[in-house]
Amino acid sequence: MSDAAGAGAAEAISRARELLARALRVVVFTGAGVSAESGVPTFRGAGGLWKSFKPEDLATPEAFGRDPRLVWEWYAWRRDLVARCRPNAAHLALARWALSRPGVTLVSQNVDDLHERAAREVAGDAEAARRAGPVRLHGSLFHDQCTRCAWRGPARAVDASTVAALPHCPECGGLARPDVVWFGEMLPVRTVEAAFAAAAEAEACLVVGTTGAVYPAAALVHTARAAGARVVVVDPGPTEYDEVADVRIYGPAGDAVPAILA
Ligand code: BV8
Ligand code: ZN
Repeated sequence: MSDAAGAGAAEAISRARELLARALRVVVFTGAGVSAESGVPTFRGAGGLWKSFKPEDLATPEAFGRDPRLVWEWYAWRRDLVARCRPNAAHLALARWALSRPGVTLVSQNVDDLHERAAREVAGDAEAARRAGPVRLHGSLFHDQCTRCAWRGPARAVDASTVAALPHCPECGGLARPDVVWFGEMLPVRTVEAAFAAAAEAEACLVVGTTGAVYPAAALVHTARAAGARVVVVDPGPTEYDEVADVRIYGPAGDAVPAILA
């Protein structure tokens, strides 16, 4: 494993480039860190708190059952914040790369829409944008689901300041909730199958901006590695993957990812 903190950074970047160029099938796995430079707070970083609540306290069915208004206020605040952010150089480089060559599967844990927006910016057409968009393991901030029936659909408007009228299902009138996977909830089965199938076939795995602490998503990298994939990890801080990385690049995604994929 080559450690790149400054000195060996250039060497690690070129090793990562070679490794990814040689791989026929690559799975890219992103977490909150890939959106940090766009201004979206990470979960465990300094800006990850909201009104002194920890995400783990709010992103649960129990918290929603106890106080749906508080949880909706948090999601409305996050939606407003993400809507004001822009995809950064890492999102754009990943979208360009996924469009420029076959065999890339982008899997994200994030619920922001910055990978999709980058794909739309780069692709120019909806079909290509869909191809370059992410497999979403934890759902989307901009999608709602009904707490009573099977309805799912684009997010209903929620005014973050008032949150007076909580959003309701257009089908049955039941209370709507964000279409994200909360702690203690199962991930969407078909999505997990698609992501882990790609990992089981991968010859390389590029991990960007995730502590690798949240399961079952975090197992994706170990699945790829068990299948023989070489692992590249980009993160300025320590991660659970540091011991298994073939190439480890300490640096922000906005710098390292474009350099690796150029
Ligand atoms: C389930 C959607 C069971 C919501 C999210 C004890 C041990 C092991 C597991 C568990 C346990 N207790 C409970 C569990 C299970 C739990 C879990 O894993 N908990 C963890 C905390 C221990 N998992 C679950 O509950 C999952 N469900 O297990 O169900 C089950 C089984 C069968 C049947 C029924 C039920 C569901 C987990 C999904 C939770 N939802 N998000 C929302 O967003 O509102 S997870 C959420 O947190 C994110 O989506 C993301 O996945 C995760 C945060 O992780 P990261 O993305 O890694 O973000 P983090 O802040 O941690 O790290 C940021 C990284 O970026 C850092 O490394 C930092 O250095 C780096 N960075 C910063 N700046 C930059 C950067 N990198 C690059 N460039 C930069 N500029
Ligand atoms: Zn309904």
